[in-house]
Amino acid sequence: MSLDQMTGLDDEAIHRLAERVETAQRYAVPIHKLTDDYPGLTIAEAYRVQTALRRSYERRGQRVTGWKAGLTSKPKMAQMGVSTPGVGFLTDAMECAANARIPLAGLIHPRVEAEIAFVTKAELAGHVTRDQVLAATDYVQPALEIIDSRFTGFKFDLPSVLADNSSSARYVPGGRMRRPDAIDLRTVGVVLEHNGEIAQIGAGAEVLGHPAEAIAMLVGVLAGMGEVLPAGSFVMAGAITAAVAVNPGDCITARFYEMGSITVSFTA
Ligand code: 0L1
Ligand code: MG
Repeated sequence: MSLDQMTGLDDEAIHRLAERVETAQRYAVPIHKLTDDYPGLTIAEAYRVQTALRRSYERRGQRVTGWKAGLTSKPKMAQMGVSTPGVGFLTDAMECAANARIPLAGLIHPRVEAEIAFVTKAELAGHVTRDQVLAATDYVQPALEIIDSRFTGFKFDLPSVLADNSSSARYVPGGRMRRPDAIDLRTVGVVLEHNGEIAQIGAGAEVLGHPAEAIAMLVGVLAGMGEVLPAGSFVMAGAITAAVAVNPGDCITARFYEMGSITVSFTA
């Protein structure tokens, strides 16, 4: 056992791991999961790696636009063999427009998820309830997330995936903006089509019973990192269904009940 594993990881070790993840993300080269070398990596240490990664992207000029909750639905947890949700940060460089043709060259093994996103109008901090999240929400809207694990074979455990910014890669806001009190997010249905065929079907209640619960969970995780969710944040609640793998030439459309739809296609 190394000194790190006996005493916890010092800042230098955290930065080394963040560099390892960042290199894999920037050059789309898969790496083995971090716990292969650091079997004692804790959730708290994984979030310190994620924070070091965020600071590095900020130093490179990227702006944090919001956050994402991940692994918040049973279909996603079952698909990945993980039973605890997590969070990741989003930057302006990850944002793509609806109807865009998204190049896959910078990604390793991308998958697409249909999600409900919240745009906040007030700061959220500490322990908050679903109702407090809804009161602090300016509007909700559909989103697609394109995730890309940096780990070989899309195989990881919870600390590794959290350090990899919860597989964040690209995101696509779209559809119709709705006031949070104008729609029951539990019964919003989504049909995810892959090249014109129905690939996944689900409803908002798959996300921790109500998508706003995922935002409350996320705010609690941020509090543990000493952070708050600022007003004006774009926050995705997590995939409603399992994720769908995509290749160049593919087209994805997600149709949301009473919230419109989003289409993107993928190029090499
Ligand atoms: O957004 C997500 O639900 C993904 C979280 C990380 C797990 C994965 O890569 O599937
Ligand atoms: Mg997601």
